[in-house]
Amino acid sequence: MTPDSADAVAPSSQAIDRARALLAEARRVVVFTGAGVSAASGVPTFRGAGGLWRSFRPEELATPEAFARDPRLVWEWYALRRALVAECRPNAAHRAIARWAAAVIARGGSAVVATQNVDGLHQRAAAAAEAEDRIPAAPVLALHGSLFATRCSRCDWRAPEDDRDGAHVAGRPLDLTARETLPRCPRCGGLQRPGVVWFGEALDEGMIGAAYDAAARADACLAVGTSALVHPAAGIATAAARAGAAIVEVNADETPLTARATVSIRGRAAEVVPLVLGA
Ligand code: BV8
Ligand code: ZN
Repeated sequence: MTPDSADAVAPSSQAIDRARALLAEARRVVVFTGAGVSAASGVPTFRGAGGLWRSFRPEELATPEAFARDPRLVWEWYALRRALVAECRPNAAHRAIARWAAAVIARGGSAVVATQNVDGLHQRAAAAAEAEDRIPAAPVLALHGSLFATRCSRCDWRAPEDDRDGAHVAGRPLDLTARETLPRCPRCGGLQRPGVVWFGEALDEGMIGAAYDAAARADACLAVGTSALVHPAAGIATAAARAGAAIVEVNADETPLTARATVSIRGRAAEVVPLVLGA
């Protein structure tokens, strides 16, 4: 299927029907998502209004330089986000994506969910769908890591399991009173840090490689709630388009991807994605 001009429309029934038809026959799919897919769950987007960033820009806080300069402030910001996201639950878009991707695999196709989000909501939706439907979930590639993971800023130590709230780090209470009270690596004594990929840091090669491989083989790519600005992740949908895949975009606004989309639907992910996936 070669992408032709995008039908950038409000969620008209034709656009939704067209998107649904393109996705219903897909056999090799890559779902690519950003913060917009989690908006309905209460997780603030990066660039949207009411974002969580206070007066900071993500590129200023989510960097190794910011952590080196003021690890306390960076931990305060991540603890705040952990506490907020710990209260959030997957929404109808996460659930529809999990079920649909698993169904593509169940009928002999292939599917991956490549997300830029660090909120873990796709993973939770996949686990719930697998438990309910008893069919294997599609792999979720968390390209930018996990908000709740903790690792060492110096060696390759990683906390054995994710934290579940904003008050603990690597299972111990987080004490932000001073730099000296920040959590330290049990192996090398280096500062512990959130297990996310910051700006200027390389993504996990295996993971970004798997996402691009899936895109290069895809016959359909569903891009949901991403501003398609942050690379190398943003190139996944373009790689799928180059491979001739049908691109279905669901976004509240236009993005750099809209012009390359076969169908681009304006709307909120939690409402539009279930319609498009026939959930
Ligand atoms: C790297 C984890 C090199 C941390 C994140 C110039 C050109 C190209 C690239 C660069 C450049 N200058 C610098 C770079 C590289 C940089 C980059 O791309 N910068 C951008 C800003 C230009 N990339 C990097 O640094 C990457 N690493 O390049 O390393 C390297 C290589 C080898 C060796 C060493 C180094 C690493 C990038 C990862 C950064 N980490 N997150 C954390 O979360 O704290 S990025 C973070 O921001 C997210 O993960 C996500 O990727 C990005 C936000 O994007 P979105 O998810 O799309 O969210 P956003 O708010 O922007 O948009 C929301 C969308 O949803 C909007 O379109 C909106 O309309 C829509 N929406 C809103 N509500 C809804 C909705 N849609 C539907 N329904 C709704 N309800
Ligand atoms: Zn260490």
